[in-house]
Amino acid sequence: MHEQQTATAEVPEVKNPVESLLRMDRMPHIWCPGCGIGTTVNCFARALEQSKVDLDKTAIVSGIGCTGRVAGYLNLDSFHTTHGRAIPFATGLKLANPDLKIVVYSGDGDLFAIGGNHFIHAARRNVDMTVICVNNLIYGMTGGQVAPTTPVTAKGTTYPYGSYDPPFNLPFLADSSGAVYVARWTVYHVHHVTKAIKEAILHRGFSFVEIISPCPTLYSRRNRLGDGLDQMKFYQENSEIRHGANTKDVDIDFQKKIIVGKFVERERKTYRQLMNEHLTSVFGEQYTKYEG
Ligand SMILES: Cc1ncc(C[n+]2csc(CCOP(=O)(O)OP(=O)(O)O)c2C)c(N)n1
Ligand code: SF4
Ligand SMILES: [Mg+2]
Repeated sequence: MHEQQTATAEVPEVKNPVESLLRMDRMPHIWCPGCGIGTTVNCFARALEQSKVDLDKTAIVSGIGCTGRVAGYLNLDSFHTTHGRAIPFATGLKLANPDLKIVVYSGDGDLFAIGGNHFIHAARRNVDMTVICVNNLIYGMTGGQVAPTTPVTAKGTTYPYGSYDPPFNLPFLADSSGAVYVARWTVYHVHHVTKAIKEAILHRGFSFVEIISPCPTLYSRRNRLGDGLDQMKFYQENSEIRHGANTKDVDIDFQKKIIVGKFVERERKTYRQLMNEHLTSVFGEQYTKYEG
């Protein structure tokens, strides 16, 4: 008689394909169920692998916030800095060691409220770095205060009857400040996000990728938009891909169409190139070009 077959067959261990890029000893992460930040990390890890950059020469810098926690979960040289100061910190890293690939990874509040001044000047100078902004349209970590990205009429703890502050259009701000690569996607568009991050990392100069992402705990709940999955459905049904769109036209209104795509891709001399060229023109052979 055959022994009765039981369900004891060994299940092969399935490893997360990006596990080597994560600090697994720090798991579980702090993000809420349905939050989009983890999805962006997955895309980022895949983009890093695909870009074939030297991971020993790659540094990640985050500010403070739920998104600011990303740096701490990546198995790379990563820096969790103070609120709003990720870009100046990253600029210092780049100046001290121009060989490094620098990625700033932070939230909309961190990068565009307290850190807004640093963003526009790094873009203006074309400092060679990639800035990834997880834009959940709110200050997540501190309890759902209105951010410079919150759409008019959306509610936050600081505007319980809806915001009337006109928000920044981030791609337009980046474009008009001088960024050489500007793209926007949502966390629904995982392949596009991965591709955009890869392109941004490989494009020399100041590149910017905005990723619209749900904060179900604070933004969606207070605005009665359902859970993280409902927000993903919203992105699926209401995003319009428009590569090359004029960034002036890509404002985000409350629960209206979201224009996504690659908006800007151009060349400009970087901060270091400009410095070397200018000082060579002033001092001639007396000047030794700064190569790090
Ligand atoms: C100097 C300073 N001011 C204020 C704070 C409080 N604070 C921490 S995170 C944050 C907002 C973060 O918002 P965002 O960057 O959008 O990140 P999210 O949590 O939404 O990912 C604020 C105001 C702080 N940590 N330091
Ligand atoms: S509070 Fe919002 S942004 Fe922060 S982890 Fe939770 S869902 Fe994500
Ligand atoms: Mg935010």
